[in-house]
Amino acid sequence: STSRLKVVLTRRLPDAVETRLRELFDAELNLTDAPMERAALEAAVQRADVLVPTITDAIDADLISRADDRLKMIANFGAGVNHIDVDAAVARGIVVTNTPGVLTEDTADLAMGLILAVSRRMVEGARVVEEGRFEGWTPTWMCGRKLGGKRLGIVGMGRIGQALARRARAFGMQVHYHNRKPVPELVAEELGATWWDDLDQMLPRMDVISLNCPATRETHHLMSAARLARLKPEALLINTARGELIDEAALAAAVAAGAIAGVGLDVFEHEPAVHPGLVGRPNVVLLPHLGSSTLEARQDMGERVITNILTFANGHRPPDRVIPAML
Ligand code: 8YV
Repeated sequence: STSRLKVVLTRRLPDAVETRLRELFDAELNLTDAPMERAALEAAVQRADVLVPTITDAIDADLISRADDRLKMIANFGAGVNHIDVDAAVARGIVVTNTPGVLTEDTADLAMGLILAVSRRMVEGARVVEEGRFEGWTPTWMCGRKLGGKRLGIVGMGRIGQALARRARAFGMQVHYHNRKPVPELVAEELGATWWDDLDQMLPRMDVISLNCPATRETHHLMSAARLARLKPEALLINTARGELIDEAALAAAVAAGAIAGVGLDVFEHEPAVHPGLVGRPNVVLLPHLGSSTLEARQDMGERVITNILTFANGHRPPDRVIPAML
């Protein structure tokens, strides 16, 4: 029976999700909102059949080597699994799952929101009003840049990249993308999207770059100093994926040098720390990892976690199994 399955949560999850987990399993909730300390995490993998971590837990090879043999599943609450050593888990016969699909549209909304906020100077403008500095409109004041007709280069054309492409198209942008493989022809046609095999070729030709790929060994510092230097000085850079994709110190240097017109970030290399060079800049919009933060998405993410655990517990392959070859 699944009801004896010990499911350990590392973070507090939405109430309805916790209630359901308790109904179904021997669920051990984490009652604080603070991330789990390393020692607590080490103890958790000793007693759990299923661990439910989030991005703030480093499920590395060392932690996995300390797990008791009863640990059979890591059911991540979140789509990205860069904090989990999937190879090490799979080598020990531990199944890893994530929660894709249910946060696609919300994350794409936030990416589009950042594109709008940066290009139209919305946060900078809001500050002017709030700080009582609005002394009247003038024809030449606070002009941003038009989105219609501009080229958006999406790096990583998975679910979220495609959802962003649809939005950008509705705003009149021309969609380009870099991906290991082109998307199926029908999708490319629907999105009117142009594939670039070579990121270095695409970068200097784009007005806006949005990062929508996972963080892996290959994509670490994908936006290096050299790649940032390939952007047009009028270009905007948006990141709602993972902070590790950008060399944040190099980005701060580019902003200071005026080598990039605008930046919108929802994720950071050393989250929750932010490079001080990016703070207090009018053309840099910083958000606190809000990509999936709608009540609906967080609820649905919890439901994916539950479906994955139940399917696995019933002896079937969970729908959102992550295998190393995917990364
Ligand atoms: C979450 C995310 O905030 O799903 C992801 O990969 O980054 C966000 O949805 C977080 O990961 C929850 O664990």
